[in-house]
Amino acid sequence: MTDSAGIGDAKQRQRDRYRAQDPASGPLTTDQGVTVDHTDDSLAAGERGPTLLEDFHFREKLTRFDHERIPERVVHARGAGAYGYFEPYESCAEFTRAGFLQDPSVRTPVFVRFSTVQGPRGSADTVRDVRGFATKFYTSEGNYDLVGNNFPVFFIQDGIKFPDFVHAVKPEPHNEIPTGASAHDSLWDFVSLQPETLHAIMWLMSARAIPRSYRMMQGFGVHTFRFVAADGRGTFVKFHWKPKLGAHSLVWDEAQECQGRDPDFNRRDLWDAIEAGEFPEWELGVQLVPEQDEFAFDFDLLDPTKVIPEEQVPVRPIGRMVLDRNPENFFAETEQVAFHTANVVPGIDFTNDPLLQARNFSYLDTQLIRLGGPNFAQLPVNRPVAPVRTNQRDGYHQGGIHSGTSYSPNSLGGGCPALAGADGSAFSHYTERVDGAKIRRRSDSFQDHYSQAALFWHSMAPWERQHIVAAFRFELGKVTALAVRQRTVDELNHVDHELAVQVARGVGAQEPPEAGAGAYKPASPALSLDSLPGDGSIRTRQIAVLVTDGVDAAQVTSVREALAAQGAVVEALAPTDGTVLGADGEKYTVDRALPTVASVLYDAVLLPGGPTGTPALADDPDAMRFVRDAYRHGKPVGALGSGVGVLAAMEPRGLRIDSEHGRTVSDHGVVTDMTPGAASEEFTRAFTEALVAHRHWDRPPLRC
Ligand code: HDE
Repeated sequence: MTDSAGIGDAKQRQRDRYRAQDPASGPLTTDQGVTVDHTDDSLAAGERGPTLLEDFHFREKLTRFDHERIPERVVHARGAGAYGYFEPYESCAEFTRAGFLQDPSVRTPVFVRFSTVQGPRGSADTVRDVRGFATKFYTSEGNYDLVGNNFPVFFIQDGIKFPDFVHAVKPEPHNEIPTGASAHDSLWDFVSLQPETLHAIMWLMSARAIPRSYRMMQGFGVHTFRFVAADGRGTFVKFHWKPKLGAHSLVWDEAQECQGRDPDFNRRDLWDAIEAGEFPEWELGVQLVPEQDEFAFDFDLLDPTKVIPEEQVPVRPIGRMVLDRNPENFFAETEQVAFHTANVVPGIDFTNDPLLQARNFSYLDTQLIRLGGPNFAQLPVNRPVAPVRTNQRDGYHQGGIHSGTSYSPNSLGGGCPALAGADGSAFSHYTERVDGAKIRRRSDSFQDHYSQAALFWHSMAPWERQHIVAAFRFELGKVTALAVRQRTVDELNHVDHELAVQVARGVGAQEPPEAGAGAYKPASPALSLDSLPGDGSIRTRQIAVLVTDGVDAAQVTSVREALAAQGAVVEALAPTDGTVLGADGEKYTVDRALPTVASVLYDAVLLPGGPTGTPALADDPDAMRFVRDAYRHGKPVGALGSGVGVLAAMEPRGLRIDSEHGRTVSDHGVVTDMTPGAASEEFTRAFTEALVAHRHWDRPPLRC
């Protein structure tokens, strides 16, 4: 295995070379290296006099500050990134000559940036939106960028519509409202008039659009790409990232509260997990379609609004990616990273998907303005680890000192850099025969906009359907133009009549009298989040234990140790910070004060008992809200000893909870055990099972 000493760390070694001067290595200086002994007062003519122009330190300091900002990305402005590595499971030589997919002993360094799309850099993480999932592979043959999303389909089919779509979804131009949200007139106006958006809109209204964590979300290349083998043979390929921890989502009420409680919720989660050594991991899978099967589907492979159902073409796992290092400087790395769909390596090529073709223009173009010139590939995060020898020269921010000639062919420079030889190492475009008349017209094979939206709907679990209906009601309920609400409902009627009726009822639109023209398709179970439960572990799940004076500390310790041993993160929360006094008279350390956190920041809550202990929490409004919210959001709730009484006081109607000592009762993810003292193995097992399941829907409501 080529490990940290090998190519896997080639990027790290390269980064080390570009690290700025260690601030501890000497005194403060100007940009010119002149040492500075005073940076708090400007040079002035007299103690109360005007500042002098000759104060070059003052002028440099202010000027540099004034120029700190660069334009944010026009879309995907808010993001978080991390470094890591990719390793293939076995050689993929049968399909592609891409060097990084040949040898399981070779680790390729990567940088991944996750993002939301609509909101600006300072917007909240848990908004309803698509998430970007962009990966830069620093391969020995040059950089390969897989610039994907967490949905497998896009809103439009042709890149020429991208500015229209983005203008519609972005905040409205007159008042720049709403931030980080799609619930406004112009987006739904566009959607209702452009049926090709419907399939991606179904994803946007689903739980996929509010992921629990970047570490718990799938990624997709979206387009059909092309693998090219050494003999020139092409194979169509769709890329899939599957998270080891499974795919999990928030619920809408929770996501909205999170926006205030912790706008950095997803970003912090990624950072903290990596710092804790809990390295997020995804499996890379491919769906492969031989060239001769190009027309074997009832949709066009080039249409980016379509999935290839996994039941039709299974996803073949080919490798894994692990993110194991946080960036050292957000601006230098996460903000300046420049992805480009046209960054491909030999063995990976494009198809004629019109969305992909447009992207191949747009990304380079956008970097030129965003990063201020053509030399952005020299920035440390963008630098390939493969050698770079070009005849490109000059331009803003040129960081290299080139010598010799810069044209080809040349004799004065010894003909260097020479062209790659005939050894087949150079990139060569896939030889595809193309002919046709110049036309501006969408292919007939791109015209079915309803079947796969219906496929998605019919593949959802009941709880996912409820979320989708609620999301449509929320979004359309915010639309002021009633005609737009109605037109959207009428479009949904082509996807599914029942869906359209339910949405219409929520937003005061007319219920369509009969089903629309949409074609019903059999379900694809792989589209449901229920198909991605994860590895069955509870690693990194955040569990809140609510404690107060009189708590049964031995009980807390026993359950805490049992859960922590399985990789969960357990925190003791109390009405105030510091310590609480356990029932045994010992002090028990509190991790956080309840008023500083909220249930939405945790995956589960546990109420331990104590002779005079936890029931006191029943008088604490923060604690009660905490438990109520966790319950309402379907999170595992555990209660031990007298803690069961706190839960019972909320009167969960019809829910089975323990009412006698000596046994554990588990119902809808609520696990109770009245037994005092250390938690039993049975309780820990049942609570762990509830955690593995992540969320528990259809709970009976609480009476109070
Ligand atoms: Fe992008 N997209 N996009 N996009 N996109 C950008 O590039 C664009 C599309 C995606 O973390 C921009 O550097 C066009 C699909 C991600 O830095 C820009 C079209 C998919 C990121 C751009 C699309 C994506 C971007 C903005 C339609 C999923 C963030 C800043 C033809 C497969 C990358 C930038 C990062 C960013 C253009 C459609 C994913 C303007 C024209 C489909 C993950 O170049």
